[in-house]
Parts: sequence; structure tokens; C-alpha cells
Amino acid sequence: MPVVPHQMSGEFDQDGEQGVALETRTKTKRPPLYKVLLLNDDYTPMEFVVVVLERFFGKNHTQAFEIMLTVHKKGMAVVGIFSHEIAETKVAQVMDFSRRHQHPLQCTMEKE
Ligand code: TYC
Repeated sequence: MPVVPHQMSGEFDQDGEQGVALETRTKTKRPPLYKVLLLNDDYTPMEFVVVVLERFFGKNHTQAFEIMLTVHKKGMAVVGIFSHEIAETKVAQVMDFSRRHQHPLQCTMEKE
């Protein structure tokens, strides 16, 4: 983590010495988040996409159906926001499941 010197406001610091004191502050940056996107295509059955959303994204049937319809009508939708590692895992799970069922469904991730 970068350590950023920061000039203290008073004349004295902990050691009781006069002069310019430098306080070190450790900046903790939150890890970046990634959007997982589901893309529309002309061939993947709607019900398969609903199953994907239920199985890998914890959606109930109603939510899953709504998101599937959004993708179908608008071309894509964000289906979740995760850490890099979780997003990568979700994308791999969806791509593998789709490939095994011989559907062309595409799932990608992008930095938020
Ligand atoms: N467009 C597909 C169809 O008409 C359904 C579909 C929805 C496919 C969402 C992919 O991510 C998708 N069968």
C-alpha cells in the first residue's frame, strides 16, 4: 500500500521536538468491482437463460425471467457486480454451461 506523508498541523509531534512533523497514513484502496454482462443472441432458448440466472446468479424465477427479457429486448444486461475473482468464476461457469449445452450464449465482464 502507498504511504503518503502528511504534514501535521501543530508545531510539535509525539517526540516533543520542534520542526515539521510528517505523519504517515496508510491509504487502503477498495478493490475494483466488475460488472458481469449477459449478451443476447438469436438461438439460446429463453428458458435456458432463465436457468442460468437462477443457477449462477441466485435469482428467483420471476427476477430471472425479467432479466432474460431485458437482455432479449435491449441486447444485454448487467446481471451482477462482483470482485474480479468472483466475476471471472461466474463468466467461466456460464460459458462452460452454455458450451456443454451447445448454446451460443455469451457472458462477459467489465470494470465498473
Ligand atoms: N434472444 C433469444 C431468443 O429469442 C433469448 C435470449 C435471451 C438469448 C437472453 C440470450 O442472453 C440471452 N430465443
